[in-house]
Amino acid sequence: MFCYQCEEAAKGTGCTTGGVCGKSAEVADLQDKLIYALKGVAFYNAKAREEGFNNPKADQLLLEALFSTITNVNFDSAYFEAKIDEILTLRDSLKEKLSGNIAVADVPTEATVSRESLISGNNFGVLRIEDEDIRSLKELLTYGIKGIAAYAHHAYVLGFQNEDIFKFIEKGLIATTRNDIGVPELVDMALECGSVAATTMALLDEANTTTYGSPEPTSIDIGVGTNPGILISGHDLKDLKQLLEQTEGTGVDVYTHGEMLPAHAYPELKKYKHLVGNYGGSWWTQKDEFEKFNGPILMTTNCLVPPKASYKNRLYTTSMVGFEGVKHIEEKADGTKDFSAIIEQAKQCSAPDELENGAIMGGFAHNAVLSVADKIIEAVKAGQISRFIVMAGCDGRHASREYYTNFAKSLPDDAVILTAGCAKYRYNKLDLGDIGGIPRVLDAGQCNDSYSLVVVALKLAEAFGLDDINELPISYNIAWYEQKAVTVLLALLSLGVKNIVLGPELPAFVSPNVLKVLVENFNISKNTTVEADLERLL
Ligand code: SF4
Ligand code: SF3
Repeated sequence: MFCYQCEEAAKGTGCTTGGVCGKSAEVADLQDKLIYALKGVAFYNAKAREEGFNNPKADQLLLEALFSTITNVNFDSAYFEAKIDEILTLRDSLKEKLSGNIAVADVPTEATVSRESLISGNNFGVLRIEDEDIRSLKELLTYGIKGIAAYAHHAYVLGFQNEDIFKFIEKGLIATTRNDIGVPELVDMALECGSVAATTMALLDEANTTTYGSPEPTSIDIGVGTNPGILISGHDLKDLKQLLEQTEGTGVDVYTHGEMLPAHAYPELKKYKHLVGNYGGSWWTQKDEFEKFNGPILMTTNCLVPPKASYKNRLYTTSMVGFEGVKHIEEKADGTKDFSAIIEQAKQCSAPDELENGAIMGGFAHNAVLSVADKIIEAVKAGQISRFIVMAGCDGRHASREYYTNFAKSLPDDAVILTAGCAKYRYNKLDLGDIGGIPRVLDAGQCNDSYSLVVVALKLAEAFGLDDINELPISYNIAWYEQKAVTVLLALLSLGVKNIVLGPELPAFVSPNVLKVLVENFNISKNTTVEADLERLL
């Protein structure tokens, strides 16, 4: 195996004998094969689309398959074997309908690979691309597309889709099959990926706010009650909604974990009295916290880590998430899910052990922030707010991420943090106070809600009469871990955001030459020490 798609890649270069994330070499190889074969579906579906008969099943399969290969989503080799089979069957049926219309020379080898050679072969991974820079850009593009697929999937299950997104997923995947593509064209594709990423996040924002209302500032309890509970993690709000409906009146409470925290701010979710609070921290603290939760846990998306035996029998997965030996809840034909097995198990469990108590604030998405825009602009003009620092992105397990806690603590009292994603758990329980009623940590929501931060920045630029958002008093100190953060980063670059500080490590897949391009065009840099970064960012 060779995998270097996340921030925790072994030795900062890549995992080769097993993932730091717990992914086995077998699953890593199957994921490579899946992505390889998927490019064949992208190729034929794009052709079919040109001729007006693309297969909507292919659209859905592309989203699901890409999503399943994101870090900490699926660890189950049986899932990938079945998915690869589905991909090849679909590819062949698309191909059959098109036969005779495509010149053989135009068909990439990814679209012609036979079932036998895919199963028995072993050269389908990223290292088969010899040129380091081409490999780097093709992987950057692929990871950006994986994140787009995840966000598009969340919108898709709520009935929101946009054909331009599907078209770009196909176009991008096809670009990675081309041997004649050079660095400049791939850089352009990466930026186009960023702009489609922004469109996708906007679509998901529309899907979430249309379905569940606009997030409103909300105090979220972090203690526990006395009823048994179900803990739900991941990003899928539709799963949470169904779980809340099915648990109502059963005496079982629902708690959120990790990236499900922002759900508490949506009117159509917070109205359930038995959605009682958030339990624990970000994804990597789950082993200890799931053990102490005592009740069942439902993982709806990333980030799952290989479970301990102590709670494995209380763990459930759904959608693209999977782990061998863990119970999986399938979606029914009508799009609903039956969570009764989880609810029945919860009733037999004791209430969660208390980890902490108190409350944290959430719900500062664009609507809420812009409703007090006048107050914010006044505070900036009066010098009460000197700067906004976007500290969005992911959390991770390495001790070096203490940097983000220390950075937040060391900011001057007149600086406001804008956040989204699970990176916030490094500082969202600190008492950083407020500025004239505006909290010093404004949490827009999940990683995809970084879109909200962009909307806020664009509106502020308009209000201050600035043509360039880089002239705003906003700095970016972003933490990344998995591929959705790559998607968000590309979206920011496509919007022209410069001077982003990225950490705690730069991506292993970014080659020195590609880094040079990023530095020359966007002045991206790695974080250093709290003191030095405070100085340059303020
Ligand atoms: Fe390693 Fe990250 Fe790949 Fe897991 S996802 S195998 S930790 S690089
Ligand atoms: Fe977190 Fe996995 Fe990235 Fe959604 S949940 S931000 S790491």
